[in-house]
Amino acid sequence: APSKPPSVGVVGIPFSKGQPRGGTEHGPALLRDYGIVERIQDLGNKVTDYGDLTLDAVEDDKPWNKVKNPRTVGQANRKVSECVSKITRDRQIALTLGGDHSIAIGSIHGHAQSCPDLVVVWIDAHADLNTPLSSDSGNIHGMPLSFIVKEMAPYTARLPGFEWCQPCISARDLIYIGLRDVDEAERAYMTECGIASYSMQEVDKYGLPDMMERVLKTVDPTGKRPIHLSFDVDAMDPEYSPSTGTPVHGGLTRREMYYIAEEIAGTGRLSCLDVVEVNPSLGTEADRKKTVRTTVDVVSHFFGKRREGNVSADFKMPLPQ
Ligand code: Z70
Ligand code: MN
Ligand code: MN
Repeated sequence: APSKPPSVGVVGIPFSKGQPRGGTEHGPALLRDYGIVERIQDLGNKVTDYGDLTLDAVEDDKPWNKVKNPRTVGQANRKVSECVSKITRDRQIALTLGGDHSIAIGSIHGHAQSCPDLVVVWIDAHADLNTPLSSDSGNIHGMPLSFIVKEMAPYTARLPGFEWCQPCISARDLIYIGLRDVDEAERAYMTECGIASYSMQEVDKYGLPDMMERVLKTVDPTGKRPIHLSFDVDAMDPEYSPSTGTPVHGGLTRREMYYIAEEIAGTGRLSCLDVVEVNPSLGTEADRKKTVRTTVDVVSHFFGKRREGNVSADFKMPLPQ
C-alpha cells in the first residue's frame, strides 16, 4: 500500500462536439457544484484543481464524409492530451470531468505520454470503437478507441484535426466492462484485434468478484501497471444515471459500480479516471439529481471511500477521562 495518500489533479473538460446533443459541456459544472472536489479531499486526498479547459469550436469545420466536427474534436483533444500528460507526469492521479466520451482520445494519449505502460479499463454500455469509416452516426464519441488502439490502424482513416494523434496502446492492454449496445463493425474489430470484453453477459455469468479478478489478471497479471479507467456513466442502468445521451437498459447497478470502484482503488494503481457523458440538459430535475448523485458517489469509491467504513489519518478516538 502507498505510504502517503495519493494526490489528485482535477480538470474539467466542457465539451459536447463529439455527439449531437448540447449539454455535456455543463457536466463539469454540475459535478463541481455537487461537491465532487470536496468529496475527494474529505477522503484524505490532496487535490489540485486545474479548473476547466477553454475549448473553442474550429470555424468552417466541414464534415469528413459522415464524421461531424473533426477539427474541433481534434483540436480539443490535443489540449486534453497536453493537460493530462502534465498532471500524470507530476505523479498525480488525473481526474477528467467530461464532456462527451470523445475526450478520452486526448486523455489516454496524454496519460500514455507520461505512463507508456498503462492499461485501459473502459466501462461503458458502448464499445466506442467505430472508425471514421464504419460509424453510422458520424459522432466521434462512438470512435475514440479507434484512434488509440494500435491494431486498429489497418481499418481506419486519418481525420483532419488529428495529425498530432498516434495510437498508443495495444489491443491486449484494453478491457471492456458493461457492454450491451455494440455495433456490428465494432464486434468484428474486437474479435480481429483480440480485445477482451466483460459485457453485461459476462457480468451476469461470473458475478462481480470473479469478474474483477479476471479483469485485473487479464490486463495486468503481475499487478504493476498504471490503470486508466474511462467511466461512461451510461454503463450504469438508466435507473441510476438517466441524464445521459444514449441510455441503454440492463446496465450496472450503483452497487455493482461501488464494487468495481473499490476493487480498482484497492490496487493502488489508478492513474487516470475519466468521468464522461453526464448531460445536465437531459431529463427532469429529479433525473439530473439522481445522475450527479450516483456519479459523485461512485467517484468517491474510486478515490478511497469504502463501504466497510473509513478512518481518517487525524481521527482521535474519544476516550474516557
Ligand atoms: C454508436 C455510435 C455511443 C455513447 C453512444 C453509439 C456510441 N455505437 N457512445 N453514446 N456514449 O454512434 O457509434
Ligand atoms: Mn462511451
Ligand atoms: Mn456509452
